Amino acid sequence: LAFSAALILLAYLIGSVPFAVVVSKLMGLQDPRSYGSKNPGATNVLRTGNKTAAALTLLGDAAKGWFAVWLAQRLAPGIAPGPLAAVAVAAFLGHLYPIFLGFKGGKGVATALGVLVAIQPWLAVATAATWLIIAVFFRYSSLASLVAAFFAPVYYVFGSGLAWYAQPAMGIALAIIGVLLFYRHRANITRLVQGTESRIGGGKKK
Ligand code: NKO
Repeated sequence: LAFSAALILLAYLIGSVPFAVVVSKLMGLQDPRSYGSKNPGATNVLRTGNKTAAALTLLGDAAKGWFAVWLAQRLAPGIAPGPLAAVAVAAFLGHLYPIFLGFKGGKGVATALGVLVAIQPWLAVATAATWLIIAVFFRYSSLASLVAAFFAPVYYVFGSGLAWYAQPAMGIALAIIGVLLFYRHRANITRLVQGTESRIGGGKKK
């Protein structure tokens, strides 16, 4: 039990590393918490126009989610579903409430994707494809994230041949992550409803 708690804490610390802020600093860009949506995430870093910085942010934030879950499985082979699900949620919470940024973090989309990669690669592919389709059609990153977050637990349940309840921990973890992701996007939801959300590809809403 103490070991599981240590792995959960480790996952939280790994999830806390804010790649949007780190990458921006390393590349001499403004702190993403000072412009646009003020969100330390890949979408907001893209608002600088620097696609490389945005891609590195996405990669780093996803990699840490993957790494936290992978490391727990590596350090505790045969880890039970419950503790592993807790590790997944902890990495996600690290990104949302990072100890390194005074607990003011991001929205968790990229980190959730990394967690999905570690859990079930096909689930990550299906969820990322969902994000991409919505993003291409509507050009709202936030809307794409919300739709993807809704469908990830659905895919998980159906992808397990509806037998997910035999091992419900990870399904519940994905639902918790999805709900938190919506909660963190509440300002985006307001802007989407009002028609004032900014679109991907810069520029103003037409
Ligand atoms: O600045 O408030 P903003 O407009 O930036 O940003 C809103 C945006 C914040 O998220 C990001 C990360 C962008 C990542 C893009 C690729 C994501 C692909 C897959 C999504 C998987 C989702 C989650 C599953 C949850 C269970 O939203």
